[in-house]
Amino acid sequence: MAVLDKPILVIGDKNYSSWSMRPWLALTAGGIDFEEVHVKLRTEETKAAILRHSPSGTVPAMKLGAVVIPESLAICEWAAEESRSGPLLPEDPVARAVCRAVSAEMHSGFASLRRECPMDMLADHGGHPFSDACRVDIARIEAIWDACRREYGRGGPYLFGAWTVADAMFAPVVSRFVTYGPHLLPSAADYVAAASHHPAYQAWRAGAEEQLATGC
Ligand SMILES: N[C@@H](CCC(=O)N[C@@H](CS)C(=O)NCC(=O)O)C(=O)O
Repeated sequence: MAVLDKPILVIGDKNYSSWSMRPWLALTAGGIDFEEVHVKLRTEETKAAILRHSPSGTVPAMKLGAVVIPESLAICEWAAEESRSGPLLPEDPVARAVCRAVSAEMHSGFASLRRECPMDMLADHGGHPFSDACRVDIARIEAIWDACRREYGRGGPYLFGAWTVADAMFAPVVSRFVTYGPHLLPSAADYVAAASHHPAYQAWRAGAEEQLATGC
């Protein structure tokens, strides 16, 4: 189906909404022209405001004319297909499958890290105590990043060399690691430094600062 309307991405607060961050980065890195609608999270009006846009009751949701795509990973995949600035998935089929696998693992996993260290991009929660379950999640993430970098990362500083959907999916973890400061393996620390300086990441962070300054 041809999409004629400019996509509208409905997102939550940039400081907190880890799910919203992922497709926003993918659309931005893909050079796709989109409109942004911000729904303030954690208010009495939040659920009703989200439901006006998204039948799932969650953000992010991307509106393509009358069609609503209310899932972060699906929007990232769409961004990869529509990208104007090069592929957001590896070209090699095996690397592409691994990229999708680690993206899906991020989408469905790491519950302890998510619960104990919610994204709070502009804050500094250094010295935070990590539970054993959270440490297991962090170790698994370090192992994924290390394996991707070693096997596929030769062409650039990101998980598959060039920046891909997997980097979008792990970006909120990068933010958490900056905020909560767990001790990381050198390869993971290098990746955090590179990923947190990607222009799309920096643009999202600037948006979080602006929302904080303006209160909306
Ligand atoms: N599986 C969804 C999860 C989205 C999600 O849980 N979003 C949160 C905000 S980050 C939400 O909308 N919560 C509902 C609320 O705050 O009322 C996705 O991948 O997009």
